[in-house]
Amino acid sequence: FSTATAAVEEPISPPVQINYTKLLINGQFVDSASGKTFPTLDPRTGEVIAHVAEGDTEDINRAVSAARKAFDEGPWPKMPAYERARVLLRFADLVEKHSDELAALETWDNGKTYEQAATAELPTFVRLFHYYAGWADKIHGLTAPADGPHHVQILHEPIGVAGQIIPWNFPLLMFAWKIGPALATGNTVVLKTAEQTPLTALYVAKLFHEAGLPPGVLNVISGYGPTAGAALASHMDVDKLAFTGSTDTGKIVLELAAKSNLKPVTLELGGKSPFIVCEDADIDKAVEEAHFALFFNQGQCCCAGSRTFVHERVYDEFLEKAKARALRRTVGDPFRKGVEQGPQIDSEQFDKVLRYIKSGVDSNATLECGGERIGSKGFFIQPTVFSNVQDNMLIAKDEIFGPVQSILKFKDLDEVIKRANATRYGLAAGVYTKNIDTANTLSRGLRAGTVWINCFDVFDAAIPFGGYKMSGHGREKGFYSLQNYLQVKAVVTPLKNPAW
Ligand code: TXE
Repeated sequence: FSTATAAVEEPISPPVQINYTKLLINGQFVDSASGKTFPTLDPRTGEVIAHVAEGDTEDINRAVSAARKAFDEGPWPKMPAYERARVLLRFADLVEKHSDELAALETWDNGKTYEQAATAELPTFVRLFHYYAGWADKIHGLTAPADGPHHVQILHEPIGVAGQIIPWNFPLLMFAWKIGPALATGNTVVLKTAEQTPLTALYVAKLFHEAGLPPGVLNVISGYGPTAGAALASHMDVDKLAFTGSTDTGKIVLELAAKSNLKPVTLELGGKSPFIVCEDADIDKAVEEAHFALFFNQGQCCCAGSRTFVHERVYDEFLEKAKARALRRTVGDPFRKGVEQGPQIDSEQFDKVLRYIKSGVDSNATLECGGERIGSKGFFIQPTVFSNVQDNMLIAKDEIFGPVQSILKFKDLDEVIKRANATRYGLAAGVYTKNIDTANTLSRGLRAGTVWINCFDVFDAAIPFGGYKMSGHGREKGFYSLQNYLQVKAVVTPLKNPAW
């Protein structure tokens, strides 16, 4: 293996065909109202994979009408919850059956390794639908003890038509996080995929209909953010919006929601998560985990451990090993076995990452390794490590979203808690220590939605995920996500015999 040549090898032909490129509205694949299409590109080469129907306002309107009709007229919200659960389970089985093709399509459209897609993301996707199918018939109401002679029932009802906007870094998993809880609770959905990765959502939406999903319950629109995305966020007949993406776009959709019909919004946004290596940590394990925390998925993770804080007593040893690990990272065609890192998603993200690397060099952080593109085709970047990173440098403040590890030195726990929290974000944090008191002090002190202790990126369907501060509003996954899709209705009836 050589990083200099890996990316210029002839790309492996993906073992999958592209069958679905139209919009999915009311159970049918249709062209966009304008007839326009847009290209989706192979990040390995920058070449066109397929032309996909480009949804815009009129298509969003059609999709919202279909979702509204499916909600108001049923059967979906009104059918026995167990029947809904069975559709989700049949769907999960179909996805499992088609896992190989779906993993290949995900790799082709996104650039993530086939191994990761096949062994981590597809099984996690299936598990998420099993998990939410399990919830479908367990949405209980409550009763409340009123002061007066009244019987009070509290019903949990589906909220209605959900608009969902997802990003490109985990196209299938973001689909699952959004669609699972929304459909389990009886809502109908219009989902807008990211323009970089429209293909797998169309494929699985087709499988959903094979599994018996009634038309109009799930509508999938491919298209751009400022057109299709904005139309969905500002639609007067959408009852709830869920968004995952950048903090800047999160602000835009929140404003669009407020200015239209005040639909409630959940936001899962950017991060600058600390990964704290204490002096008593098992250094070899911490090096490996910190490497994974940052480089996983080409560094394109909202919760990436992008500020590696290392205690001064173990700093030199950690740095030497972290650099050696980054130099060993295999970059190349993501379809090739053993490759750990594929290309970045597109030229925009590729340029952004290279700009941040330049900014790191310009601000006198020490470039330990990497820093260059690989090859002349596609969007491959060398695994890059900076040491001597200071808190005020841009590479320590902004979300880079690429394979760039920044290593910072700290002296004591109070100091590292303050510095780790001195960010506008609060999505996640990692802690490496063998001392339970240190682990407890850090996990209580860190202002982040998830704290992983002696592990990182553990994503179980039951574990809630979301951010403090400008990393977002609300939680996805687990029991918490159901509440995003439920209305609470109090029903009050006089009691004839208050003693009862
Ligand atoms: O994000 P956008 P981009 C971060 C990461 C990355 C940066 C920019 O730092 O480098 O964001 O990526 C839709 N109205 N994350 O430009 O724009 C868009 O079509 C409605 C973190 O790709 O936020 C896509 O479907 N929708 C993140 C989705 O928003 C709009 C994952 C995300 O795109 C819109 C991705 C508009 N005006 C990037 N403009 C995470 N939290 O995981 C765009 N969109």
